[in-house]
Amino acid sequence: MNIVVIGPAGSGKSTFVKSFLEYLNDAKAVNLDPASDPIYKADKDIRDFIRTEKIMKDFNLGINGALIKSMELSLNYIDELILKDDYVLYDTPGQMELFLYLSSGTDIAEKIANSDKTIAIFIVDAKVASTPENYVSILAQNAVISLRTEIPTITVFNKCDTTKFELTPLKVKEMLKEGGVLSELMEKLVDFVEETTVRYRTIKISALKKEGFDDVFSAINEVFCSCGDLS
Ligand SMILES: Nc1nc2c(ncn2[C@@H]2O[C@H](COP(=O)(O)OP(=O)(O)OP(=O)(O)O)[C@@H](O)[C@H]2O)c(=O)[nH]1
Ligand SMILES: [Mg+2]
Repeated sequence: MNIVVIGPAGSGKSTFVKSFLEYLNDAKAVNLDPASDPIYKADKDIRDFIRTEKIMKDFNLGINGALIKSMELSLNYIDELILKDDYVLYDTPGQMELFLYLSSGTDIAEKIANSDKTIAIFIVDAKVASTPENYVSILAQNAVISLRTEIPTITVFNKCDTTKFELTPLKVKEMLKEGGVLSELMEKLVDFVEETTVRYRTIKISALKKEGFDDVFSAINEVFCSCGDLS
């Protein structure tokens, strides 16, 4: 099974891969971020082939151009990076738009998804998600990830060791009933999220402290169960 870890810069993707790797015990890890050395023992590493800092020099590019070029070049090596095992964790580039909005990014996602049953874990910083507006837009982003990558996606709120995080779609709906600051757009977004997201029971974790991983693990299994694909 492939577990693709995706999320905004600094949300804790690499820390999650490191900790979840230990939790799963016998899993494998693949670093797909050409811009940073893995903080865990990677069984495959894109940086053996592509290093963004070298691309900057070789092609005389700034950091954004080099990141885009790195993704394009990574596609040439993806077949060598995909592993087949019980659990394979894929760490993705810091800037998730590289993965979501470049054709090289979605091509990489497609190759992974075609190799085995695959799920995406969308890691977000709970602090960033702690207003109703941000919370709903993050859930909507989950739907965008599923659409762009064609991979079922579970949102996981990280860094809950430092943030008290209590929002749920139900609570947001209750707040909408009270009227006030939340707009019509929000109400429509909540409905959109309910119709499009594979599941949204709130999963709160601390990748740093290895808390909440039982919930992540059962959510992964539930998704495949609900897809009729747990064989
Ligand atoms: N308090 C706390 N900090 C965390 C947690 N997870 C990650 N961090 C910290 O957040 C920072 C970013 O973590 P990374 O794992 O590098 O995040 P990332 O999403 O891989 O970052 P990029 O790949 O650079 O985008 C580091 O300083 C981590 O120690 C957590 O659960 N709790
Ligand atoms: Mg990282």
